[in-house]
Amino acid sequence: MKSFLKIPSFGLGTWKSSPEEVTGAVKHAISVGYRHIDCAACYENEDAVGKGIKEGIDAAGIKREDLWITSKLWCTEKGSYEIALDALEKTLKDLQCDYLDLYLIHWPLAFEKRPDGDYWPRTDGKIVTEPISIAKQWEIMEKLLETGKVKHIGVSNFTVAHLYDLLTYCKVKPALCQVELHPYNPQNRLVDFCLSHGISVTAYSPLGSGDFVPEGTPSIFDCDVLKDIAKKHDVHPSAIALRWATSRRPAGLSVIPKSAQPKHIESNLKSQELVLSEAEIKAIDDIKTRIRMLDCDAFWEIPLFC
Ligand code: 1BO
Repeated sequence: MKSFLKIPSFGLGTWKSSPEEVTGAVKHAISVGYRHIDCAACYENEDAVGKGIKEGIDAAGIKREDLWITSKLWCTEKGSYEIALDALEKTLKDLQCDYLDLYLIHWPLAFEKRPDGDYWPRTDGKIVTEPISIAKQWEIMEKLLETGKVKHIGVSNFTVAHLYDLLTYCKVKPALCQVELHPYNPQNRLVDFCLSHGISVTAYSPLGSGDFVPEGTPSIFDCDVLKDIAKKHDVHPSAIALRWATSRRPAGLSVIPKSAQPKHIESNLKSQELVLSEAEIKAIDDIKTRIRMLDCDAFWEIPLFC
């Protein structure tokens, strides 16, 4: 049996939560028992998340060490160790923390910082600064680990091919890979690869929310398999999707549904009390619909992931 990161299997996602709503969401989540908060500099809300963390810690009467906090290094902040360290320190300041439990390379893409400071590496669909290799990015992450300001390092949006290559030269193995994962995008090959190499997996968008998806893209909430199982358990299909994600591989898999509404924050967490039968898990595994809800090519405005 591999040993995996001791990351709480259920966390709060903050991607696409506005700064106005996220402070209250994080505070509420911590008050009702969440112990894992997922953040990123590019979500442009880390200072508001930081306020929520502080208020949540105070309200719940817990310590910083009782929480697991993940953040991610953005693509234009990896040109040198100094640039990456500045980005990490900004994240720590915004989150009001002196260390992160986990720091991830946000995408397997990196570009030199733009002279005009713009966050995006491209203009009019063209990359405007030089690319940086994953090897160089990972060397920087390994150096950040040595500062003690991050306890573990990992990756996000990596494919099996990226990981396979990284494992041939890394000095420190990535502790975790965070990817879009839900019943319509179960990432079976990637999950099997990661778990067999002792790399934990976090599922982002576990309810199939996305970006840049064409209008009319089917929602997992309309999936008959999920709806039938949800009816039997008297819950919303979202609860079934969340419990499926943490049940089908009992070790090494965590989920971070985003919500800013107190009642959803609570019902999402409650989903973890459900017990799904093996037949129910298999029925969800067998769903044939396959949709990636974050269209990477549209997101990057260039066909990088083709
Ligand atoms: C663009 C952000 C994807 C999830 O972190």
